[in-house]
Amino acid sequence: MKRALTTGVTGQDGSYLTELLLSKGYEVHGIIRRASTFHTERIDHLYQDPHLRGTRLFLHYGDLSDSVTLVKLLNELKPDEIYHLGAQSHVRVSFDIPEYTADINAVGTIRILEAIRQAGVRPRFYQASSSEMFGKVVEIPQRETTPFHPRSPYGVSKVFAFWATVNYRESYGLFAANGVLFNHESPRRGETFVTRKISRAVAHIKAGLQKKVYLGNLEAKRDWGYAPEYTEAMWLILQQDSPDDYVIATGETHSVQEFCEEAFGLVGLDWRRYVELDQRYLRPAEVDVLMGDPSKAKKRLGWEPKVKFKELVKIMVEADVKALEDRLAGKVPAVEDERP
Ligand code: NAP
Ligand code: F7E
Repeated sequence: MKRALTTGVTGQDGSYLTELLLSKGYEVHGIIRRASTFHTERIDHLYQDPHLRGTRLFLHYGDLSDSVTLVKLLNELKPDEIYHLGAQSHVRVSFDIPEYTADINAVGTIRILEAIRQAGVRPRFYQASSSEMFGKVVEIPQRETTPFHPRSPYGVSKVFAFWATVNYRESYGLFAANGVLFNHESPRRGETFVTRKISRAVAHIKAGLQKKVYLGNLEAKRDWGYAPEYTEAMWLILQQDSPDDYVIATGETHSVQEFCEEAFGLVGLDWRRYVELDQRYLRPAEVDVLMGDPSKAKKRLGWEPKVKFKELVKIMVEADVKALEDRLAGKVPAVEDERP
């Protein structure tokens, strides 16, 4: 049985990846941060499953700022594969907390890579790199050879982590690979990212519980894909004969305004009546347009995106409408008090 260690297991991608790895028969170990409230909602369905918890799914307290614990965990667990997904992942917030963002995303990656060396283990290592590294893009579409020009402390931190991964591969022969993933969304997407903010607002406005949604730059364009498919690409990247870096994207780009049009349109509403601009959501420097070229991933990994823009919006809006209906009908089951 293969053993995987995942940072960021409580996040959007961590939860889908954990499902995938468990379905493939892996033993999965996830690192979680201690918080004063529960924040394991995305993996509770797995953790509370008696067939998985304590048998094939294990959670360990740790933090990307704490190298001692990382070394200890690697020594104890000796994983075959590490999926390094943990990060301060919000671009707008990275302008407010740049030092923390750099410490967790950039130095945190070095901490894990050094922990691998100090523990004397040879796991395959996946780094969650980002299309934000392309930033002020020099070509459209962006591919593996496109130069980076990050536009935020988040983007800068991810460029550091990208090159750290390449450097440990070249210096120490580690199987270390970057997935350069473009935006990927789902009903489990954090509520302050723009797609989920819109899909939740649509559900609440339709139900008469919210009047407006306040957004920033409606002109920004993104290449939005479906998160479960992207976590499958992560796994494929670590199953290759040799480590390499891959762009994972849909090859399409759409604006935030188009997302609004489509999402409100699905419930028969005109977005222009409900969307207001709020300067607070603008960024000091913006990434205007992202569009990836996933042809290397298709050729080498056999990976192709299936869910495209309209279907993605539909999945997200329908999920938020249903979740709200269930909550209002009192159908949401009480959460068992069994989280770690
Ligand atoms: P997410 O939902 O924000 O999840 C981030 C995860 O990192 C959470 O589990 C979080 O734990 C954990 N984390 C944050 N700070 C930490 C710390 N100091 N120590 C340990 N863990 C920490 O992000 P996501 O969308 O799943 O993205 C996964 C990774 O892919 C991230 O590295 C992100 O930067 C990168 N990425 C995402 C996208 C995208 O479109 N989603 C695209 C490209 C790259 P808590 O639950 O405790 O907060
Ligand atoms: O913004 C605009 C905003 O925060 C998308 C992270 O997963 O993907 C994500 O980063 C666009 C930007 O995602 C609002 O200005 C307008 O142009 O959903 P977002 P992001 O910044 O692209 C990359 C690939 C990652 O790696 C990151 O970890 O939407 N926008 N109005 C808004 N954005 C937000 N959040 N909120 C608004 O009200």
